[in-house]
Amino acid sequence: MFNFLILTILVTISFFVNADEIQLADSHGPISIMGDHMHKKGEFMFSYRFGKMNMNNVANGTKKIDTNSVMSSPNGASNNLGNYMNAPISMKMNMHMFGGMYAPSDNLTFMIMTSYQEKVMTQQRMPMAGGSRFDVNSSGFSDTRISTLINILNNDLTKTHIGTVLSLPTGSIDQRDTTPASSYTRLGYSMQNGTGTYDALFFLNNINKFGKLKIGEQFLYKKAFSGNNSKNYKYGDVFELNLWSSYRLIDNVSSSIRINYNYQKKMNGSDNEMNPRMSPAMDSHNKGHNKINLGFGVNLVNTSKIFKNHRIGIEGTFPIYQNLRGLQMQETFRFMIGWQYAP
Ligand SMILES: [Cu+2]
Repeated sequence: MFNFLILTILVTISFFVNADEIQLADSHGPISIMGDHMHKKGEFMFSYRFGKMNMNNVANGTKKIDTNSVMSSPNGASNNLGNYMNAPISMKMNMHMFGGMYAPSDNLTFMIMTSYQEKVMTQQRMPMAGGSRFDVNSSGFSDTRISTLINILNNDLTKTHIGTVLSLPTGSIDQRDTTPASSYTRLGYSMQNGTGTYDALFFLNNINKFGKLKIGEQFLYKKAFSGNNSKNYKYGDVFELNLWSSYRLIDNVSSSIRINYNYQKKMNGSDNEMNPRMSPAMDSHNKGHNKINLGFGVNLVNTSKIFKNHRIGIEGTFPIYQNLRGLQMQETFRFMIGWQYAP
């Protein structure tokens, strides 16, 4: 009992002594959101995130369709006459994301981020070709993002900043693998590692604090500004809205719920080496979407001496609405776990 009392007093004292240094779990947003926080002058941060994304079932718009209907759908190349030779069945992606942040002043934070992706797509051949399934794989580094975060407002109740991001086309758009068509086929758009274009992103991030409860919003706009890439296409503009709320259960632990809206315009141009008759995945008409996702997350920060200020964030994201342009695979879930460390 006495020991417990001493311990309580010591912990309480150490809490007050370090009061201005203690990192709180909810001072970072849900782990899937990038650029959610800024740093104080002189601080730097390292992060590693592991993400998973699975896709299953092809839909036309909002309606799921079976494999035979996929193959009897008109492809983008042939004025509604020709069909697809293969139908996507599933796709899985693993992502390793590496990030660094540095704040030269309280009002300015720089961020750099890139990722290494591993993807596999399973497709089924048309009945005339035997109806068997085959996999294609791709891997490599994706595009690299360099961000500048500028503080707009920072007080006890409100934190607002804007971000400008330059995305460099460091990811390959010439990933190839063996398919029934050839042993060296350029893979479909979503199997490529990058966009091939220089992209600009702008975002506004706002957080309001109500004690242990926080409400955050991030509006993001992305545009490929360099014109078509070397393979003669560019992705459509993206508009994304994240709305989240977190609750700090104790100093070290917070939980979050997030609504994500993601809109992507249609693709401009097409890769001439991708034959749209082969698969919906190689047809540039099948790009663009309206999606709403729901995310549930937990943030943990370690405040004890050993591994002090190391953070772990976990989030699972589930689609609640998907309206896809043309024939595309539906997302089934996303998962992200991340480690962040700011000494
Ligand atoms: Cu950071």
